[in-house]
Amino acid sequence: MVDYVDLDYKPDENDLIVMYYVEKSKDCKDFQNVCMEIAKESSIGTWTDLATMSANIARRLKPSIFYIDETNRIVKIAYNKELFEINNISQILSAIAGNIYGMKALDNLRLLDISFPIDFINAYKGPKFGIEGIKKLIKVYKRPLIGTIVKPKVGLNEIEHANVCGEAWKGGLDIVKDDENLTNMVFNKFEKRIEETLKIRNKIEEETGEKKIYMPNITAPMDLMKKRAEFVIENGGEYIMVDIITVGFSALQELRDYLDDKNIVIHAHRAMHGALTRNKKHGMTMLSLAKLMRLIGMDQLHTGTIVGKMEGDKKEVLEINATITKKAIEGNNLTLLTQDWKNIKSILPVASGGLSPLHIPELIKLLGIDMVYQFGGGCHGHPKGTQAGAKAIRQAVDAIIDGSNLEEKAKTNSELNEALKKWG
Ligand code: RUB
Ligand code: CA
Repeated sequence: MVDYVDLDYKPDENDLIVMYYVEKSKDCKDFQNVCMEIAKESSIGTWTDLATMSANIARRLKPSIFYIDETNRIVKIAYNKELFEINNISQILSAIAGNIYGMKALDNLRLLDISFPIDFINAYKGPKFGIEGIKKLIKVYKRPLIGTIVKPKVGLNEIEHANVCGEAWKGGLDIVKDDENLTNMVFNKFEKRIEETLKIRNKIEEETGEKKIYMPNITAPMDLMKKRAEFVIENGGEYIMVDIITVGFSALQELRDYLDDKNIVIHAHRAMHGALTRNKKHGMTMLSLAKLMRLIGMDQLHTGTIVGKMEGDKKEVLEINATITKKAIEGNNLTLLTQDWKNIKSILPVASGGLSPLHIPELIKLLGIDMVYQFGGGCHGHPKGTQAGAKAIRQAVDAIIDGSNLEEKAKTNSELNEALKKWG
């Protein structure tokens, strides 16, 4: 029998290390046993001994359970990197986040964190632009980027959509994005929407002298995504957005490769992540997903707002944002390795979901200015409409960056004043 527990094992930079939260079921006799089942099923083992198993396979490839904390239900496993195909996120997840979730031996299993072998980190492209590249493109350095999501999420036709974008840009926002469920609809065709919206973008850029960004949602089967990305590029777009969970890891890797020689920023919307990340006892953390997105090479990623309408507390959001922006990613409790990601650019974190101008002081205080802040309802829900909503957002940001406050600014800015009245 192969023994997977080795509490003296010292992981090194060639290991892939995973930290799990584990709740054993009544089917499993003790905690160490369920940890063994996880290590086995995620690597070379199965439910019974194998005539086909050799001492050589076991010696070379068996993972080591090197840390067990039964009280807190934490286990750490170091996997030999040969268990994984280096540039294949799907394969890696099929192992460390695959069958194990469904085993009767456990009631709950949560993948808390991963650290990768050093040559894996070096083998991935990472983001093409990163925070620095995005700032250079938009030429905004001293304040956060601000944007809106066209609302209603779906329903407007192409011209209405383009006009709403125009109003938001005129009001002073940098970015307008499609919503996660707006793609190519019977009432709003992808190509016409892109053409109309980018035409208006060009006009507003000329009028305002500011760089304006449109992030069209290209989410679709892979061949369509490529065509849609090409169409955006042909029409002068500089960004695309994609729903990272619903299109899947393989599609993201292919998209990143496909766009490598094209000058296009990738915005990652995480719709459906809650199915994986929300239950604190099961699934996987947003932190682990965010690390995967950084390896694959998303330039911007929704990571949570702390405030607002979506789940995600302060500790978690700050930890994710630090992880996707720092050059060294800190190890966890001394037993996940601190890793040098300096050759991989940072992801620009995006805070979005239930935000209004009133949240801006707190957002900037908590999350800083190396951020994108997005306001859907908090822009188009303004009593005077989209342009006024956009102005109120810009006024609120300017107030905080200038060291003032919203109430003071609202005295001379009617849009912000009305926003304070509606949402205050
Ligand atoms: C925000 C919105 C985004 C959510 C996603 O609209 O549509 O899709 O923020 O959540 P509104 P998250 O501003 O009207 O709430 O960013 O947490 O993934
Ligand atoms: Ca949305």
